[in-house]
Amino acid sequence: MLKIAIQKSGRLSEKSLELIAEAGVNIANSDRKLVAQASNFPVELLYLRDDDIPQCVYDGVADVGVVGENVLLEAGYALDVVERLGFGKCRMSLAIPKSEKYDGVAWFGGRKIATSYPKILQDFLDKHGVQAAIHHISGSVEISTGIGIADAIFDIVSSGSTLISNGLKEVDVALHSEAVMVGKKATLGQDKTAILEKLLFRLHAVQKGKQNKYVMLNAPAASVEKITAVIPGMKSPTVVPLAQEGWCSVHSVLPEGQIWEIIDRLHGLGAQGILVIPIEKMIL
Ligand code: PRT
Ligand code: ZN
Repeated sequence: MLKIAIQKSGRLSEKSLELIAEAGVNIANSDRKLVAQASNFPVELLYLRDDDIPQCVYDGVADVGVVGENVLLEAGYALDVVERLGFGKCRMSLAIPKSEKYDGVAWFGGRKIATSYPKILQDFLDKHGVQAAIHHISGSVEISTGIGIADAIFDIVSSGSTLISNGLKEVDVALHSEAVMVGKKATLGQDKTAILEKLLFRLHAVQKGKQNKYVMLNAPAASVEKITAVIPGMKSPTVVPLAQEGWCSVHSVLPEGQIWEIIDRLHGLGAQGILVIPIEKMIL
């Protein structure tokens, strides 16, 4: 049984559950008590506060956990990043009142910075050789300068609108963060490693599916060679003759990011009836 810790309720919860579901794992009772077992896979979910996840994994209460890199780094436990998950993206930034003139990170020398992430901030300041006073508060960091308890703040930023509405401007980014799956690979043991690998295999198949599209089109037989050169496919494209003489149907798999550019070229080569279809899972 592989125990996976995820955030009970918050910004990472839905996406974490989605991930588990995408791997075909059915969680029987999804009312998010502390623990829930999967009905069709040797997995147990632990619903925790995100701040508790690194320690729980480190102590072996959970085998792996899904958490923001910001929380992982702040907690400071030596854990392996098993998988980068691509959601919960944000940055950890320094911000100062917008009326201040900023001339580089030396601005912070001798100033007071409010944050809930003192460790990450201290590492950043050390890296830049800046000495500043860190004022550790657990929430509402963005109001610190307004109420006069600090000269600057260090906090999570996503759209930046919280900073703007508090009269602040972002002046330096210390970290780009996303949700990661963490664990202690060396001590996981054979059985749990095998379950984790199976889970990751499934996640990769879903991820690959999202990154690609299945494309079908009709092409004049005379252009098939040129068209297949434009759409290489997983091994090579499938080419099937149509009932109508002189025409073929060509099927292939194309990277999502290049679809429009390739469609323009296909058009130019006489392709018609182009269908772009989502792929649910892709195993190479
Ligand atoms: O209850 P629990 O302790 O589990 O949750 P939490 O309240 O500590 O965390 P939660 O759910 O708010 O966030 C979980 C994780 O989501 C964080 O650790 C980050 O890794 C990630 N994440 C992504 C964010 C944001 N985006 C984000 N925008 N976490 C917080 N914010 C905050 C930010 O601090 C700001 O105050 O959202 C506010 C709005 O941001 P703007 O820039 O879009 O205005
Ligand atoms: Zn938290």
